[in-house]
Amino acid sequence: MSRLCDKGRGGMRFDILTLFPGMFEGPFGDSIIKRAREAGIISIHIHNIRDFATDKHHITDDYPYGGGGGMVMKPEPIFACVEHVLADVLPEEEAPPIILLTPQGRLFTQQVAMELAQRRRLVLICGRYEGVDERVREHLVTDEISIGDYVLSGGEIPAMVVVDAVTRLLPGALGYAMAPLEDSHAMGLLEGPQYTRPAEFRGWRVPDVLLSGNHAEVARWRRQQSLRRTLERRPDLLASATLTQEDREFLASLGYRGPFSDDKREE
Ligand code: 9D3
Repeated sequence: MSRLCDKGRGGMRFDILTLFPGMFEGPFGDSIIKRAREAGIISIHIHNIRDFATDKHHITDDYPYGGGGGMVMKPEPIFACVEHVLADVLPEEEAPPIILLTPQGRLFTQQVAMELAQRRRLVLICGRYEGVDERVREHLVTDEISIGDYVLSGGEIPAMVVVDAVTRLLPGALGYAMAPLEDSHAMGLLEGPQYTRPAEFRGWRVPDVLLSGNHAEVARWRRQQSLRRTLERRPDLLASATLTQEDREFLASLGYRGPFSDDKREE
């Protein structure tokens, strides 16, 4: 028997508050997230903020005080929806973070994903329109997250990004395929090139070292490709990566002179 509920199973619970619940049907019904839900590793609960508006037309937005364009999300339905979601949090349980997805939030990185993966529950509020009434920020929300410096239409896709990145960090979510620690962003370097069969395609050969069967040589080559690619595309990552003396010598041969993560700061 499979249970889709996390009650009593120790899985992580996501509560997502949105004005567009339909947006979540596709992405969470597939692949890793679907398997994680079926395995009881996570549960996802979607709440329509509109259901918590008490007026006749279930209005969730209004004009901004002081004038100006656009609309602002009203506070009452958001507070009511969060209070509904938190109704079953026991007094001895830790209070779940109430996270607002907003362009003004702190940048979502692998480190933030790892931090959130430590929690039992996450409450994610998806902003829409020009934003939410400031009292939601001041008196309800405990954390604000942005997924990057580009303009989206709302917090729904960012919430999906957070659920995906956090879920794949949870024990068992990836099956046996790969430990999350092997992910290049967790390691602080980009991955090098990868190949599969055939060994020759349209005259383009797979590098000989990969066919050699010499595991030490393969590991060394991969590490160097990873360093080379990181230097070419994301040199900013090298400054905080954990590098061996051999890594540094290889980077030096490519012209990299630092900075390194263990550089002593100027006094
Ligand atoms: C036209 C209004 N914008 C002025 C630049 C402000 C604005 C408000 C709301 C821009 C986008 C949005 C909707 N986006 C989000 O709610 C959002 C978001 C994003 O747009 N980019 C990256 N991360 C996030 S998290 C939520």
